[in-house]
Amino acid sequence: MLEKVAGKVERYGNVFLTVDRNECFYLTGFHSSFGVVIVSGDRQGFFFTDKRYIEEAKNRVKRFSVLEWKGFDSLKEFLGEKILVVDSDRIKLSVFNQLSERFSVVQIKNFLKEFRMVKSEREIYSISRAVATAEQALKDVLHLLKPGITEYQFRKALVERFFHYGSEEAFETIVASGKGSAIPHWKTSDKEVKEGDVVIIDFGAVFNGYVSDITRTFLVGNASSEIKEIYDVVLEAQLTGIKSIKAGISCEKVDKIVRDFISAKGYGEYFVHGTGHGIGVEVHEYPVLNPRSDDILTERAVVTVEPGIYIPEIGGVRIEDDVLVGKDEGYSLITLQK
Ligand SMILES: [Mn+2]
Repeated sequence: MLEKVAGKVERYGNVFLTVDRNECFYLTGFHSSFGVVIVSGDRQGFFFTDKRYIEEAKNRVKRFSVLEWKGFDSLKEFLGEKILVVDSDRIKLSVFNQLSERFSVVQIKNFLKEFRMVKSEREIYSISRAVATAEQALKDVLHLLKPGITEYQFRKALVERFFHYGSEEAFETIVASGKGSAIPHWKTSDKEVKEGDVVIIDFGAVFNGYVSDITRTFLVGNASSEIKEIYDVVLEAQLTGIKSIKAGISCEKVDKIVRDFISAKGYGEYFVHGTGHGIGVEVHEYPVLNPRSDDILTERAVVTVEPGIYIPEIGGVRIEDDVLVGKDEGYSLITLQK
């Protein structure tokens, strides 16, 4: 990885510098709340951190020289007249100002994008374990999803199982019941689940710093025929979307296939978000599957396929799998029933 990134650094300057937590973790495999990572065009890597992390970092970080951070003036002494490359989307203005007072700085948007999109064996393994953990946790608690339990209580039970398996929430779990299910980013509340409710559960776990992102929609008791109808449309749209996944297809096209399917069934105006997004170190990363995306699916990207239909005051349905992109097809990593 260091070699690949270094090859790109050479094209724009002398060193790539990032202070973004997720990208520091992506490059070094080490989590910290403070770090500065440098990758030089001549294939050297440096990880600066402070006293809280330095000993552990020295033990755990292999490909990077670990050094104590002593401020921007010492960085200038260390790097001299080097030309810095930074990611304009991932640097604070205050840090950028400190750097540009001392160095020539080249700004490149999404500098690590093409590397982060293509997952290594180890990354695919970690995501698969994050999927397996989340799936098992849901199976453990699904019997609790019945009239009387509140959304929060269900979330708490699920998260306790994440902890049981040595994991944690990859993001705030959404438990959206009844009319709340019609709001795509419903905030889990103390509302009780009622007989006849539709319940959307959007959840993910973490393994080795990598996440899963799964959604299932459940009908508690006898849901209305309209909800059953939209469930079938979303499910078919999702399966059609997964079927279209392969290396080389544009993300805009995958989104269009799913969107056209839902529109043909008369629910187009109720599908109010994109079809999916990449996952990895972060819950939302590249590529992005929506009508405005310029991204092309690459082999070994892992993306969500998550159409939804949300009818105000009635309810919503969303079904989301994490899909590994293969040369000629996509492989869903999710085994939970739909
Ligand atoms: Mn998602």
